[in-house]
Amino acid sequence: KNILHGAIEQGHFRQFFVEYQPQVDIHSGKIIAAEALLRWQSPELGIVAASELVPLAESTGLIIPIGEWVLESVCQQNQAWQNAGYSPLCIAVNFSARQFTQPDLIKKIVHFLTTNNLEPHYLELELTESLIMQDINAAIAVMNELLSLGVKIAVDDFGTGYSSLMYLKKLPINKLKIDRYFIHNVANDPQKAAITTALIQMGHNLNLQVIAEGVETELDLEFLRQHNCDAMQGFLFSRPVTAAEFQKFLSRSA
Ligand code: G
Ligand code: G
Ligand code: MN
Ligand code: NA
Repeated sequence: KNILHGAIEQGHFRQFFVEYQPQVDIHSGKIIAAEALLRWQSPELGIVAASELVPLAESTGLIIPIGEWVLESVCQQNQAWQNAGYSPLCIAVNFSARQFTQPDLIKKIVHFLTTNNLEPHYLELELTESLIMQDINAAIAVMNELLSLGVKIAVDDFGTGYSSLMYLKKLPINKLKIDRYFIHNVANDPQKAAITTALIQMGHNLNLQVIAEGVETELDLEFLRQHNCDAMQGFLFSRPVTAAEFQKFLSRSA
């Protein structure tokens, strides 16, 4: 915990970096977006997985400065790619509860967008169901503000939380990310297939974009394609990679 404090005080975030994982249109096979994933290269601990780092940062409150650093880095990187002439794409940033409930969140997001001259629809926030359900009315109010700015919102890990379908239709969101639990082996598991098919259909009925997470096999991809899922993300296409590696995926627009 003290190591994490130290990493921020001395290092000015130099021990942190962001990896990017492509999101691919399931029919065209083109990269349409990316998810940003935080990484910590600690001199003492080595590379610390986000699954360990984020809970630690949450409990110490350090998720606020670290999360701001992620947002700023992603906005800067996205604008740098646009300036270099690559086809513009939306980049999604994960948010945890403590970040999402900070009072000046909207102000900070507007600040990072304007200082980097980035149009709002190139930024997406990934919120989990459980984050939203902690205080659904407060969450909806913030989500509405974000959508009115033009920022996109995705529900992450969908299907594993506790949100009832009654609430889903009330949520101001653009996208459902079906949790990778349902996607793993979906082509050969009748129960997962039934649930996944229903989630895709339901998302489309609510005018949401539907993306499958954790796609690892051609068989599962083919199932998703046949059932008209919109996009896919997973090791089959690419693991999360550094910005330099991700840039190799990008194509020049002109
Ligand atoms: O990338 P990895 O599989 O290690 O991610 C583990 C968890 O950490 C995921 O649930 C992911 O959403 C979360 N995570 C990754 N990067 C960030 C971040 O920048 N902020 C927050 N709040 N969570 C993140
Ligand atoms: O909770 P969240 O969806 O934000 O977690 C994102 C993390 O999921 C990524 O950091 C990455 O490590 C992991 N991930 C991405 N694609 C795959 C995949 O195809 N299989 C598995 N097992 N994990 C994946
Ligand atoms: Mn995510
Ligand atoms: Na997820």
